[in-house]
Amino acid sequence: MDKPALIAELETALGFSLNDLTGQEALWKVIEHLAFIDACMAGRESATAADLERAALERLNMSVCRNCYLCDADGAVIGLNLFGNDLAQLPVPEHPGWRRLRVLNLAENKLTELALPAGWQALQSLDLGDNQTLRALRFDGPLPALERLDASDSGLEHLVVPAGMSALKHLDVSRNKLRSVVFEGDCAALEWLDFSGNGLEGFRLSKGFDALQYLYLNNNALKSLVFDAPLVNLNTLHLSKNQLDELPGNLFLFDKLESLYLHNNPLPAVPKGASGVPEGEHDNAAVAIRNYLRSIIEDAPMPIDEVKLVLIGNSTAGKSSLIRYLIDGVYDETIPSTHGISNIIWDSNELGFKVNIWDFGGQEFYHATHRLFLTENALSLVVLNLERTRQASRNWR
Ligand SMILES: Nc1nc2c(ncn2[C@@H]2O[C@H](COP(=O)(O)OP(=O)(O)OP(=O)(O)O)[C@@H](O)[C@H]2O)c(=O)[nH]1
Ligand SMILES: [Mg+2]
Repeated sequence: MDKPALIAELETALGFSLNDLTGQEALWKVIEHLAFIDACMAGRESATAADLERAALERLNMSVCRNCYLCDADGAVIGLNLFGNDLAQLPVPEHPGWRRLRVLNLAENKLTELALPAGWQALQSLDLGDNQTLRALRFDGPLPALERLDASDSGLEHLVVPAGMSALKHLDVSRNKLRSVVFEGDCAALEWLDFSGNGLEGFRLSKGFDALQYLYLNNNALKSLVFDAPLVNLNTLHLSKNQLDELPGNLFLFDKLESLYLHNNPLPAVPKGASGVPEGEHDNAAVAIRNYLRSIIEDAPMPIDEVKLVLIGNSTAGKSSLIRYLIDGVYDETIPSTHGISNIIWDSNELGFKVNIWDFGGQEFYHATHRLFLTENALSLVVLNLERTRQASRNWR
């Protein structure tokens, strides 16, 4: 078989020759050499040409098959491994010979930027890992057959995934320099998404990622995290080493979540009794956090039927008289000075809720105790007699 035009042009541009894996004998050599004894080997007698092709493509991706290519029965190049060549760019990217390519390995090179032509409609697997010089990866259009993209350990700062990547199952852009990621459409087949080890400050996933099972966002700078729709198939969510001070509110709807890692985030402590949330470095918080969030949500619609009202102010300012007037609508001159604290429950039909009143004795020696009762979820009323002293208003600030 003649050498395909693409390979001839590549060899010229690269300055070295590529090995042809095509042909039954060569295929078996590769497969056996790599001790490929899985399903395909087990059914060796009945393995079809398509099985062989698939198996060989898988093997072709391995670094030992460096500088090899594979053709299909029609002589079209379907696999190419250019692993570890220090290439700064991919030669002849617009050549029509790429159109049938299914597997391309460009890992461990020195690519600086790569534009993926929209014509690479057959591409299923692309390996760009360990191109630390790679600053830009551009899709000229969707690659509808692409199942696996590995660009880990490279230097990408931005990533735009176009709409129409309907076969994408596995996307690994871990340990890059990502500051932004945009999905222009859904990725209904995506199961594995790894953006760990980047510089992302926010991450938002829109609807249409229902197949996602593994999501790695650890070791970023995330301050915000939003899922527009619950990830109902998510098994693992890794968020450790970020700047999150809250979790997505719909996390409790992630029914299949088994592993959730949160350590090294400025998250407020979850109340102990509610959770038993583990605090160890590698502890899994999935069950505890989901139960805790669920308990908050389930509590939320409860109507508020009691309000706490705290009255403070100097002695004889009129606190107790004010309460009496509020409750009974009368001014009672005979009210004695309060000593300590007087607790009154005002159960008013008019208000429709109870008011739990804490009326403090205003003598100076009680003042230090007041602050203990000034909790966030209470209404505090400072009562002043402005006639008596201007200073009084300053003291109660
Ligand atoms: N003129 C006038 N006197 C008031 C008013 N409110 C209360 N008083 C009088 O001021 C005095 C003190 O009133 P209280 O209501 O006991 O004051 P308090 O702030 O509860 O005082 P302590 O309990 O000692 O902290 C009483 O003699 C009241 O009758 C008011 O609006 N106007
Ligand atoms: Mg009083």
